[in-house]
Amino acid sequence: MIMGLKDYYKNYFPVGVAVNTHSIKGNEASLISKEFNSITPENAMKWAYIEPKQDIYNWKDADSIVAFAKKNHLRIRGHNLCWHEQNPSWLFVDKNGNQVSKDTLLQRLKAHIFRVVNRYKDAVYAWDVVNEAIDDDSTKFLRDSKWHEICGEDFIDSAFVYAHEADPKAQLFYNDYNAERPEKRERIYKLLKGLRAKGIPVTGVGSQAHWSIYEPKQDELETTIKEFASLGLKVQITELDLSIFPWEKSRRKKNPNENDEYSDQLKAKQAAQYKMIFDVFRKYRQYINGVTFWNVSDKDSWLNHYPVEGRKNYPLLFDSLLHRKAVYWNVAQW
Ligand code: 9MR
Repeated sequence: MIMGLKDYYKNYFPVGVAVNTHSIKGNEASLISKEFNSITPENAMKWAYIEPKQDIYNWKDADSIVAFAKKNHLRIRGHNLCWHEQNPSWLFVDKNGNQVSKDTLLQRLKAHIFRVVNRYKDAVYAWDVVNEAIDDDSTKFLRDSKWHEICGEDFIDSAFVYAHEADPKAQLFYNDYNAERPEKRERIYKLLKGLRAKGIPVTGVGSQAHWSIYEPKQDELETTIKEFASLGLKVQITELDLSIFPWEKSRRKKNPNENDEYSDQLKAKQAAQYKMIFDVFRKYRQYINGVTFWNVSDKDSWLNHYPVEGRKNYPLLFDSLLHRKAVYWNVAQW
């Protein structure tokens, strides 16, 4: 038998990957079933995809991903139920275009969560219930979103309560990025501590892990895992990739002389970073119950388009021809 990542990590945690409707066909599909035992739909379960117009549903893509997972005996992480992005334009307004009340918005949230969670109840074992609610600005707490503006902090509690009512067996995650940066970690910790104190049914915290060869440092990663675990929460790494560039948030044009060559020096840095993070994941396996990569190969990484359109990136373990890269072995062998 040819071993895949899921086999190397059999005694540690499931290893997953984000997929879309084309990655579940052809060569990528066989790579996925060989290497991984869990998937996350990259976009297909987001609100704007599921209900683009009010009461008009589009289940096709999500259903086909769920069918693929069932056929190949893969776990499914549902992604996601409440976010400030990829929402349909009708969501926050009434028929006259006026902003809806808090009651109406929470009713819409409840109906949406019940509908989606119920449909995939026998297939999805864990949901990213609330995604990215903490602000990027370290002097602020919650992000300034429509959810926050209309509902105050209550939308977070409500989303978890609705999801738990819809499927009491599902694991429910709060999911965010840059969770290892001390100032963001402390704010995520504060949010989660508050949820636990109120008895809100949250099972765990997802660290998205859109990292780079520059961050996080080992002590930042270890501190984060230990802090979240100290709240009695599971920790998942939900959207892992290791960019060869420093983290940037705003979209911009590629500079004419910007170099996106995957040099030996960058490969060595990336190899060391991949080795370090998986050493840490194995060390803390009692707390970590899943590690998911964001996209299958360097060919299709979202980082080839974001934040710099057309700047090639090499963040994953498989190259553009779907072959295992040398760095694969820094993860699979220890
Ligand atoms: O990878 C997703 C990309 O295809 C979408 O265009 C984008 C829309 O904002 O969302 C990407 O996935 C995001 C995920 O849902 C939440 N965390 C950040 C991910 C990368 O942006």
